[in-house]
Amino acid sequence: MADLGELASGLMSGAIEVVDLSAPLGPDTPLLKLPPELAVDTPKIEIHKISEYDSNGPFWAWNWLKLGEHSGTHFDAPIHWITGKDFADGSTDRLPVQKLVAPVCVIDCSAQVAEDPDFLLTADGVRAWEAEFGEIPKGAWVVMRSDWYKRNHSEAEYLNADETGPHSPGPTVDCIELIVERGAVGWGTECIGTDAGQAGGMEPPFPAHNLLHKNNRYGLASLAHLDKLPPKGAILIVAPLKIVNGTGSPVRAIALVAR
Ligand code: 23J
Ligand code: MN
Repeated sequence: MADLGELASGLMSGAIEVVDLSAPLGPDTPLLKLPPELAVDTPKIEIHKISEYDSNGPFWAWNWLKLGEHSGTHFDAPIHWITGKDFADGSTDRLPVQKLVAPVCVIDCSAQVAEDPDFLLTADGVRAWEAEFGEIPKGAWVVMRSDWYKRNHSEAEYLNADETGPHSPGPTVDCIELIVERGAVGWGTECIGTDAGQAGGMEPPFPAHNLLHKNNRYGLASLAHLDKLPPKGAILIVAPLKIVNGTGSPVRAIALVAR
């Protein structure tokens, strides 16, 4: 039987730090742009005041939101992709929450990404991490540190698009195949989506989405501050809203890190 006393005292003393891995969520949050001939985009985020201690509500302030599921730091559920549409537990309201608190493996690609915004992490890159830190444990999250979150204040910098489309890092097909084989619960990145900017041209298109969700695994996008995590040993906690038949949800992603 697990004893949570050490966890509790570590949290109270600060020996276990709670690190915020989320980006601000508001009207200026960068949002994915898809080719208009292919798709409709997620709408701009709106925050509307209901009252602010005024004649609309004398003692209270509250807002209502217009917010796409896949906005800001967010979770991709298996039914988000056609390959995962038939999983009975694949929507945000039916996820097994036991899976949502798990160790996180952080693969630092920041040096490569600084040289090449289209950098792709390969299966060999994951194996090189494993040679140093051990095999990815079954049930763990695998996240790609790129320091791309530092561009989050500007949609143009974050999407980094030119006439050839968006340019941001991500995984290759064989990278995702390997982490699925290892039994990872999911894959996360600091970019607008779990796939690279140029992933629409890969085979299959958007391999992270295609292969993760085909295998009932999860995605995390627009994570921030992965530079505050050790390569292994931290615990990642993500709690998607229990949206009925939801395909994803903004999350407050947080990590427990031993100091
Ligand atoms: C819809 C279509 C393509 C992509 C995405 C959504 C995402 O990245 C997402 O937020 O899941 S690539
Ligand atoms: Mn998404």
